[in-house]
Amino acid sequence: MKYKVLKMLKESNEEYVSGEAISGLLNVSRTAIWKYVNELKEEGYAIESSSKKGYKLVNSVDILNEYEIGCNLKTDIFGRKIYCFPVIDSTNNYAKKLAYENCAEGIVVVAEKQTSGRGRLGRTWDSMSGKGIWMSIVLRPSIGPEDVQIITLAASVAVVRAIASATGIRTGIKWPNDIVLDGKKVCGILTEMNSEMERVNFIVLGIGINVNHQIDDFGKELSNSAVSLRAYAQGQFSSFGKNEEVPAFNRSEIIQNVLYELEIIYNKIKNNLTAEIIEEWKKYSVTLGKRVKITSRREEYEGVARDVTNDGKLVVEGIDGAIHEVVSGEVSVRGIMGYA
Ligand code: BT5
Repeated sequence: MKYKVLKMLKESNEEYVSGEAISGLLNVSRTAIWKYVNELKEEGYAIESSSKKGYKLVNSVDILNEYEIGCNLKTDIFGRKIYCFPVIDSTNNYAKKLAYENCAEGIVVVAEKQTSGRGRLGRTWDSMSGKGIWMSIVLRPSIGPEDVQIITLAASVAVVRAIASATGIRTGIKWPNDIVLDGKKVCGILTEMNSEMERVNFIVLGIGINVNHQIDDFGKELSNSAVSLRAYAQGQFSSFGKNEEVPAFNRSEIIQNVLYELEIIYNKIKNNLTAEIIEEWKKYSVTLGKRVKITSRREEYEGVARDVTNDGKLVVEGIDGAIHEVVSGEVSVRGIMGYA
């Protein structure tokens, strides 16, 4: 109901709407409307009240909630149910909990802030409040555990497309899961699964995108390897000699685009069109043709990244000429994220 009130205020385009009109249309008391308006103010909406004229939403701010994300969603399944939290430990944890409780495919969990955001291999993911997109989605593909890599690659293609359509910024992909801009990481993807030997029960796809951070928002540790879409845009702007501030990007719109592109690409996987996804991945790759260092639990070697197989493995030609197919492990790409 709170978001029905919000919808009415938004539709009035910064004009006052009387409490009477709202209560008549939504069939609730004026006291209830007052309570919902206060809840919306607590969420951060700037709403002016006048005893004579009613309520007016003054400006739209970048707030993540079910309404903002859901209202322009162009998907059939993804994001049809959204859980939004101001603070959570990790959206992947909550999505996993829902998946264990048999939730439907396509359920999305979003948070303004994560207190224990996770990367791969137990690493932490910096998820400060109000600046980024920290989201997870539950998938139930009928694939075997050995094919899960394709989901990560497909998700990176979807994120590149979504960022481009929402902001005009062209990002690149470092194998397998980093989205980069000018050699710095702007997005990380964490694919976690629950499976049996033969089949996957569910996948939780976690996506973290740095959107509106200023460069000082990243601590010392990340300042040379991380960037946000806004900080990048600001840098581009300044390089043309323009000093105005680049306005914040609308995170809900980016999420809507991510879900839209993900659904399209996920349907391709279902229809066995993974070769098309890999072809597109290669177009965005910042890894292929580059000097790389592979570090896995068993070994470390250097070579040149030559190709990606149709099931998502990285083909590396070692210095000694031997051809390796890399399934997992750390790949450092020369010139990217601090690897010189
Ligand atoms: C990743 O791991 O890149 C996967 C990140 C996934 C985060 C999302 S947010 C929503 C969902 N819920 C979660 O709890 N996680 C997912 P990895 O490739 O292991 O990279 C981790 C490394 O990236 C860290 O060790 C840092 O060096 C660096 N890093 C941490 N926070 C960062 C940030 N905000 N931006 C750029 N780099 C970061």
